[in-house]
Amino acid sequence: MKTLTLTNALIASCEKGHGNEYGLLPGLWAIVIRAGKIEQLTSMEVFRPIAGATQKDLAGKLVTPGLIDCHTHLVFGGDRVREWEMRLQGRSYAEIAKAGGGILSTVEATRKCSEDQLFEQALRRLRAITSEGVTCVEVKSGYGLKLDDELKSLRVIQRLKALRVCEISPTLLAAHTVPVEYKSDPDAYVTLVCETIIPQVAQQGLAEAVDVFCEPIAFSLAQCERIFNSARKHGLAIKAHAEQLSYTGCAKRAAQYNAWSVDHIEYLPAADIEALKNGKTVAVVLPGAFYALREKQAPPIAELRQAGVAIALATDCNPGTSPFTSIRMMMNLACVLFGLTPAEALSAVTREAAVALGRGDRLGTITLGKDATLCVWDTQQPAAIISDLTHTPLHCVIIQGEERHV
Ligand code: DI6
Ligand code: FE
Repeated sequence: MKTLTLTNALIASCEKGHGNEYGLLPGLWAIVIRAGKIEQLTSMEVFRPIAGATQKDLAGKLVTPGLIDCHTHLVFGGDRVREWEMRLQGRSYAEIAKAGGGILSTVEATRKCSEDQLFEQALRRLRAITSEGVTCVEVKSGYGLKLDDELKSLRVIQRLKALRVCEISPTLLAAHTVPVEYKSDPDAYVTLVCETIIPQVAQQGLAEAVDVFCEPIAFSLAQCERIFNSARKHGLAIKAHAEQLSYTGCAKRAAQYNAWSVDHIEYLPAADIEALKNGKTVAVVLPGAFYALREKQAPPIAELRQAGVAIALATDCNPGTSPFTSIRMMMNLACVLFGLTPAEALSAVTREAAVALGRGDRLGTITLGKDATLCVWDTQQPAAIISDLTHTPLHCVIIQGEERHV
């Protein structure tokens, strides 16, 4: 395996407790990459070229860990443009959902699409996401809501993964909402999810995690717990859309199950933050949905920060509440609307997002022994990645030691 050396790199390692923001290392560095891993970090003052290695001079460019989008719903058919117009006229998301619009209208459109059609559309969205330096993306099913259609969406995700444009973490979100066929008996649908869909998906190796939407317009806490138990039994990680539109207690319960993450959490009360301090569950904030729904209650960032809970952030790319593919826009919104510092926003899409996908040991920071999955930026200021949305100052992306042009 050949060795690649990046020289004259300005490194924002995003390591925690580095004593300065962004984990910026003083001076310029050489990054020696072998077998896709970071083998050496050497100050340019003492660096000597390695015989036989390919050398790439970065001339002082900024290097960060590859960005990670840890919450997306890329696989869907149709659009929700009409619903957006209705919301602008004052109808609420929950009202539209109760009237059969919302998630259910996308389920109808998704069921009608062939696997190839879904793949084409999802790939377009994936390319938009990766164009900003995202090197790992979580992708959920959740618009099929029956065995065959959930499997179809998960196969689309496997096809995206096989392209190796970036790393993909597939999630089963069969518990996104109650499908029309089960409107009169939601518990029977939960039984189908627990006893048929989760076992099949686990057996076919189509997902790493199981997600739920815990909300009066979707599933109750008791129903979500049944799903957590089934996920656990079948060896899949747990995550939850929790406390987005109202308080249900799901974030606390999911943390007790050592969930990878609890996402949205606008309505997470101070008393429940204690449960997140187990250190295993990441709080994922999704400012795109907050912005698009014109929500008023922001997630409790100051309290989470004070409690030392890891905060990640993601696009939540979906047709209804966050029709966006820009991780940089999300970082910007999180700073402006939620009060994250730019350094917190960057670690939220690197170090903490890696933990939220069970990849904290391998991705998310520039650390010896971790994957050499990196972004090289045409700037010396990390905040420039976030502050200016007019163009992406990305020079190139390196995934496990292999350069990808953008
Ligand atoms: N919460 C969300 O923000 C998305 N899913 C969820 O559970 C919305 C999905 C949609 O409206 O299609
Ligand atoms: Fe979501």
